[in-house]
Amino acid sequence: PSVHIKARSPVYTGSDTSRFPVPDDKVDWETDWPQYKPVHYTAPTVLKKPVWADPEIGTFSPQFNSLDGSVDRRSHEGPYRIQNGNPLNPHGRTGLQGRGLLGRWGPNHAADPIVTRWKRDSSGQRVHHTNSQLPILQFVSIKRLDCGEWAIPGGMVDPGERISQTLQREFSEEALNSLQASPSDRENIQKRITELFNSEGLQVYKGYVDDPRNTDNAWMETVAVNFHDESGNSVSELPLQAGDDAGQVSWIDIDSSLALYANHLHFLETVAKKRNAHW
Ligand code: RP5
Ligand code: MG
Ligand code: MG
Repeated sequence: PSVHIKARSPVYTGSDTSRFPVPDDKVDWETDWPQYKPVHYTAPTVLKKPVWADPEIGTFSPQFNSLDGSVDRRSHEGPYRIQNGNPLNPHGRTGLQGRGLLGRWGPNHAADPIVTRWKRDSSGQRVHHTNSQLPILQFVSIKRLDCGEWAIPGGMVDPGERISQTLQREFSEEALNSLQASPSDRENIQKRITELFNSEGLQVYKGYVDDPRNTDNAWMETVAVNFHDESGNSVSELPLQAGDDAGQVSWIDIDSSLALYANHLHFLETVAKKRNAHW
């Protein structure tokens, strides 16, 4: 697996806790490293036992590597190791034990909707990049409230929820602010985007996310799916409005020089290449 970087960021998101520094050549669990002394941190919000979080290990018996009731504890990357009752991050050491901000021990499943359209000029013609000569794709991006980074408007898969539902629900919540809409407006929003989300999406990624919240025992995984508005008259015409964990929302030109949350840029690279767009 690729060496995670954001999962080793020095100070843990939303805390004063510093990770034990892990150099590239010590990331792999197979590399013996007796000096490794990760700090322990689980956020107070998680310890308060909200519905989306597991209890502490020892006080419950999670069925790791399997579908545990309605909680899917299987990894998209295959079976993960359990050490002294704790699941081990399949991409290696992070310098931090416990769950940090994540609710689940082991994989925390998310879904990322990548909604795209072609960039067009005022006469409706597709805009090509001056260097690559390829048409420019735009995607709906949100500015995350937790860290201020631009990201795909993804979110957690609720227990028992189908990924296709999560994709549409999170897009509606974060980019269309459906949570604040009246029931009738919400229904209207759903109606208008259901067609796009019912079209066959292009799955561009499935697996581990190099998320800054990851720890040695809890990590993000996602399924990223691209829904493309080819003609520009479907979701492109909806007014975007940031909601839930998004502070801002905008159509952003896809380009290899963007700085995005986690490894979201990698998902966009696949979208751009598959659609023969500028990268
Ligand atoms: C990332 O965190 C995923 O790729 C997804 O975009 C996001 C889900 O977490 P929340 O947005 O719910 O915090 O790892
Ligand atoms: Mg959300
Ligand atoms: Mg989110």
